[in-house]
Amino acid sequence: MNIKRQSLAFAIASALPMSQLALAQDAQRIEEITVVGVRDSHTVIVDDTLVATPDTAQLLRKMPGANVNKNGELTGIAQYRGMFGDRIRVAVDGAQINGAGPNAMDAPLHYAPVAILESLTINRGIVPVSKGQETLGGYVEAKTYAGDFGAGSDFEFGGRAYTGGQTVNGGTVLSGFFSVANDTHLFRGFAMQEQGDDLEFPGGEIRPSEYERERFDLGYSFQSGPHSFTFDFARNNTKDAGTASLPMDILSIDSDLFRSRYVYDADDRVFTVELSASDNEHWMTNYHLRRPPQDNMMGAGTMRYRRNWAVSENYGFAVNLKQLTDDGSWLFGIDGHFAEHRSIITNPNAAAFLIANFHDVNRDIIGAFVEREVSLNARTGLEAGIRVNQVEMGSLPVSANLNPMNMMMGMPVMMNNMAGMLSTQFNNSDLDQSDTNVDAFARLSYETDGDATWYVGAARKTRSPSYQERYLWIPLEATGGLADGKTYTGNPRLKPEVAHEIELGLDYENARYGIYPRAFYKRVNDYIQGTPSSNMTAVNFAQMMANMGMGLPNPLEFSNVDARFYGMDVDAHYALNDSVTLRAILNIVRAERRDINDNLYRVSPDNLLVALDYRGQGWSASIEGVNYADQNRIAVTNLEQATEGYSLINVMARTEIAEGIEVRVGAENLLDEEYLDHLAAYNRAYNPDIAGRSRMPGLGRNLYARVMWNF
Ligand SMILES: [Cu+2]
Repeated sequence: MNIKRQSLAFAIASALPMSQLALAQDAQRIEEITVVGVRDSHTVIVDDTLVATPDTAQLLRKMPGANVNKNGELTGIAQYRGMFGDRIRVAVDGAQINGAGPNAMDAPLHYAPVAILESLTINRGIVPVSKGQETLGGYVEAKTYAGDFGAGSDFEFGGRAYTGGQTVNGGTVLSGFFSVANDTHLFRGFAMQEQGDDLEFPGGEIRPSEYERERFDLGYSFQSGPHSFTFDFARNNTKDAGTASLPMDILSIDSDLFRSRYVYDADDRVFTVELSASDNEHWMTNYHLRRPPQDNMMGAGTMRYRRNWAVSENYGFAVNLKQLTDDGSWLFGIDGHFAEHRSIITNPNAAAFLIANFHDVNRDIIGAFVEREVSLNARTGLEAGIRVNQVEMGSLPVSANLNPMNMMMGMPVMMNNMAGMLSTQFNNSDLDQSDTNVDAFARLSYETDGDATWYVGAARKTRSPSYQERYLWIPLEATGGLADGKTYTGNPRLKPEVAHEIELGLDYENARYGIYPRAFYKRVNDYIQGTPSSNMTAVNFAQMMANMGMGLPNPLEFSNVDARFYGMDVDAHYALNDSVTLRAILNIVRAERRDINDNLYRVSPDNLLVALDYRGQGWSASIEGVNYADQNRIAVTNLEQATEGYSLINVMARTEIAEGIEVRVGAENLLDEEYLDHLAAYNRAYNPDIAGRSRMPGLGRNLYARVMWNF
């Protein structure tokens, strides 16, 4: 039997209307996977959907179970079923990119701008161990546009020009994709420039929220018989970009990204080798985009100027062999990811001031897995797998100079002494850590007589601590983008998180409608969470900083606690007639501590999206109601503030004005509703329109247009 996977993902029929159109166009590229008895319907693709933002992470708001923690216009952190950040494995064209920013200013989806995005896929529910090394919270995959091979041996020129604009911040994007290809060779190039001013909301502007970014890609693909090969290089240059939810703003992010893949695709086996690397350099400050620190009773504002230089390097590989059998397949793989981070904080007004925030910390993982997909009988399918990861982490000794003027007494001397005590404590602790983590999952599917498929799954997933959670030695807000306003210290001796999860699901669909509910329960032992610091030096240090007007007192320290997550998400559509479809996405998640009575921080409010999609002759349109409930289940530990519910209306339309030229227009928040975005944290920059440390507002009405010309 020859069962071949045509593509990585199967898009369920209830995906967005625009993605349906795109899917119809891309029918050859995206096909349903049918391994006998196993229907892989836990994935949704949004292919090039109609969203005005430059940030791909915003697309997650349109997917079941998913959302985005927004810290800036180019700084969206993926959330899935109440977990976010490093708990979610994000792959960009297969590569894992650990950004340079210790506060995740360049979260992974920063490296897949909307203008070059082809698709964004989430795995619904339990993630197969083959998808990535650490998939405790979920799996998101962004694919960038790569062009198509030609039909014959003659080279043909093709491409896509893409431009757009929006009113909420005067944002524009201009990009071009070009390819020269025949049936064997495909050369491609891409260039993009995008920028925006500060965002408007009904009560004023979010400052700073401007951004500017450039991106250049060059790539080559080869295919011949069973062999295919790709090689891609991308350069990302992010310039000024405000992140008002964080203590600093982006001055630059300069990244070189490389990836390559070889596939040998024979009749009964597929052999894949992937390599990736990235080199990311980042500068941020607290004075160049926002109002700089002001003089106060405690001294000159210039002494509180901070700039931060941070770099990361990533190297990754994956080698997989898929062996097809009569009843399914075996998949064997080994993979590695090696990341190194460095971060140094200085003050431009005091040359000797220095905090070696992260000193050559490394986080290296080597993993191996076996996965099996099998048809147990004509109706029942089983997917199961096991993975072992060996994690090695380490840090060089750290130091700081907080007394740059060499004063003999006073605050700088005391602070410098405390920093010295903290660095000595840190340097004397067990900096080298290794964890052996075992993941496993199993998932049964059962097709009934009718139109239904039932799923039941269970998994054990692990995650070793992030480098911030282990190696943040001095109370700072460098927390991977938590943006709760608290300062934190890490703990090298933290244990890995271990999650046990069960999931129940149903896909029911017929010609008229489809409904795809999932219910889940995830119990996490050793969940890593900030708890009140017990280190008196850290507590005193933070208090002294707070007295100077820098940060809050009472720092947290990353600790192993116990937590649980549960809830459900439902994706559904109903065809009212040939041209009108009603669709809905419902998300409910609860995230709680088990060791004390508290909720977890920054968890998506319950929300319901209801839309009507119309498909006419040569055009289509949608009207969408987005409804968020109050979020009163807040994390007291993180001083979290509740938010009230809100409803927004979005409209959009799309038509082809000439052969290959598509125009899309739309309005987000059509009624200019004033609301607070629970997942956008708090304002941290001086702004006459938004009080400091108060909830960040949602955006005002945004009219946008986009033109795409395929040639
Ligand atoms: Cu940064």
